[in-house]
Amino acid sequence: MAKQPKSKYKSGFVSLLGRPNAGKSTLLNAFVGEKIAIVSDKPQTTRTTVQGVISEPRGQVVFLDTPGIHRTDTQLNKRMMDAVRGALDARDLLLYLIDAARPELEQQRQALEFLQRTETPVVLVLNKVDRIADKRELLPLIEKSMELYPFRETVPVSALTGDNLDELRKVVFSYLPNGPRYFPEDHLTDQPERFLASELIREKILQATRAEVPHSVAVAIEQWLEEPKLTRISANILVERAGQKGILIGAKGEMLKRIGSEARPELEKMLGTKVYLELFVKVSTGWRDKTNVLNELDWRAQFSQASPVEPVIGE
Ligand SMILES: Nc1nc2c(ncn2[C@@H]2O[C@H](COP(=O)(O)OP(=O)(O)OP(=O)(O)O)[C@@H](O)[C@H]2O)c(=O)[nH]1
Ligand SMILES: [Mg+2]
Repeated sequence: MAKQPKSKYKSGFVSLLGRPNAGKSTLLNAFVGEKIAIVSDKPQTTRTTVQGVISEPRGQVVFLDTPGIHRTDTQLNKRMMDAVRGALDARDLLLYLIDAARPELEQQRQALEFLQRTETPVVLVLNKVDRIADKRELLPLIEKSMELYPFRETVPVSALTGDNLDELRKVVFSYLPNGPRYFPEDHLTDQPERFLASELIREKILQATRAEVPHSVAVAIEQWLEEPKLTRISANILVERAGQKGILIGAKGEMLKRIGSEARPELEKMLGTKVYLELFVKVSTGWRDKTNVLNELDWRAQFSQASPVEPVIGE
């Protein structure tokens, strides 16, 4: 293949934003072609920003998936929204996703207030069009969305089926400046393997539980031993109450077994080794408001020892 002249090479930073459940993480995975962000039908699945990089002959895009924009109550939620705010700065383009099958325009109005300060161009992505039988329904939705925010343009897609994603990539590249290749071509994400492993376990929990349980769960890797033929992983599942512990263990330990047997093949695929997985459930009352627990769960805080630890704010 002929090499692109260097001056035509485009690169830049693009954040994926939107309400919980809009399909941001599904879109990130579809772009990258690998599962790097967990997905579930429960809102607030993503709790931190996830970088996903695509490298093509025409250029490189560094995408950033973000937590869904929602009202905050706990310290965990506040950190999630800080992550969203951080994903607005120094971007070349923002993609704002709306679930076209459940647009909930009133909530969008509140979420879009987040974008009022930004000068960065925002493109509206109407996702889940596979769930819209009559595509003519999209036109009034586009009009109403434009009344809420001056989006530069609109691209209807299905992150799930891949419908119109080539067009969306084209649109993304059209907003990028000429620039360098920031990462090697095989670089897909910034997440350490251990964090991704804990996320994959959390995904299985989210998919298997309901109501308040998904929001009350965190996963912390306790042990990671790489042996010649297998990797031994043990993880603690944190919950907030004894009742939730009971739900996660299940009758005769069935639920925990199910979570483990669903997570293991994905861990094996990611690591390319056999995995021996042990899961424990621990009650950690109020962990979503405990700075030390949140720091332990935050891989970026773990990596940058130099970063200042937030003061514990009493009630
Ligand atoms: N039918 C359909 N479902 C989709 C599509 N994209 C995402 N979904 C589903 O929507 C649900 C939410 O997807 P996520 O990718 O986790 O959504 P998110 O915006 O990252 O959600 P948060 O992380 O909670 O903010 C999952 O059940 C996905 O399978 C799509 O294009 N079509
Ligand atoms: Mg997500």
